[in-house]
Amino acid sequence: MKIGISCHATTGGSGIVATELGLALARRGHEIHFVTMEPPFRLPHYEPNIFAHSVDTINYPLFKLPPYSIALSSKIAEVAQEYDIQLWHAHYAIPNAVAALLGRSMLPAEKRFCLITTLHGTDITLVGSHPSFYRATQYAMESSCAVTAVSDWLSRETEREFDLKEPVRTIYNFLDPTRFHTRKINRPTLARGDEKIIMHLSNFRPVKRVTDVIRVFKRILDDVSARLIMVGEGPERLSAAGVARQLGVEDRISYLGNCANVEDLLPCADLIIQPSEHESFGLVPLEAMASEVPVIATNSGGVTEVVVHGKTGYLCEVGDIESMAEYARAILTQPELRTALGQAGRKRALEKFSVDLIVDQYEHLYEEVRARRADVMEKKHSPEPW
Ligand code: GMT
Repeated sequence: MKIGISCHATTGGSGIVATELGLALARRGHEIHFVTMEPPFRLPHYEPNIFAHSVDTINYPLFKLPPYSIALSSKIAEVAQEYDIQLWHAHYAIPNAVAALLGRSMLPAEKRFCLITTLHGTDITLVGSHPSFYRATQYAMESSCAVTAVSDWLSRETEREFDLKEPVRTIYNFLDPTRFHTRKINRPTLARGDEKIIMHLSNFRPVKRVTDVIRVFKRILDDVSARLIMVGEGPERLSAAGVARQLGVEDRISYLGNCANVEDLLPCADLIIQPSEHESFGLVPLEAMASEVPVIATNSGGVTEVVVHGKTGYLCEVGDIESMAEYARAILTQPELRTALGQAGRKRALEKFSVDLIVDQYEHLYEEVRARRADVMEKKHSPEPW
């Protein structure tokens, strides 16, 4: 099958999932065309069956900001027509799904592709529900051949918030279990042998509550010798550093910035703390589980479908620093508890969220949508019912 994929190319989870999906589909023999602002963050330079098309924009003085969404829709139309793409998969509603719809309408009727939209979370909870984007997001979902979301929580929230007639289908995020391993190869470079390693990975946006990580860490240090490794970049990085200074723990923290091979960092951690306001899925908790690392996350959103409280980690209420610190101390001071949680995490990651299992579900959906398109084309419905 020829499949177009548009996604955000930066370090966020939606772009990572879209890239990994494209790579897995290409390995199964599909021809994949990425259309993005720049080559996606985790896309290798060359892979058979993968084509990476970048969107060009111009910075004309009349525009306050370059109109990227228009350029994106134009590029989608160009690529779809040139390569005869019948199926487009947009990850993140704004602008990717909306731009794909605009691109589709630029094509002659017989060349129009079916659009599948995958929702990742903030495209609904923060961006899509904003009055400036609500109608566009709703239109994108209503005009897609199928809409998927990365957790049941997000599927139900979307149906409720946007009053959709068609149900949103859940297809969970996934990872490649051969990529995520348990070897602590980088441990000596991250902390002293007598220090436990606490890790946090994110894009340091306000929703991630990174200053909570610092506050939990401060309490952990009362009982345990430890180092905090912060991975990622983003707007809350300075606030985190400020709180660390106030609490006098800045010397115990390392900021590594963005890192593409997180699979070689995660196994070095004794514990991951992800205290987000909400997570529609929580790719980092899943990647940590696959690396046999216990997770402390919040009892909020779809991450509760990933982390099992008391079995693969602990779920605390948002902002409940004391409980997070208490669970962290238990994990760090009881090696058998840490091992049990870690092993249960990897088992769950492999059984429920492995690449083969989830890519099968996307492939079935593509087949279903393609068959529907063929039927419509044959009967020459006009206008197309999607
Ligand atoms: O978390 C972010 O700010 C990035 C965002 C994205 O779109 O890249 O992440 C969302 O999508 C990920 C992949 O599906 C999910 O694992 C994250 O839970 C979700 N983030 C939130 O819901 C806050």
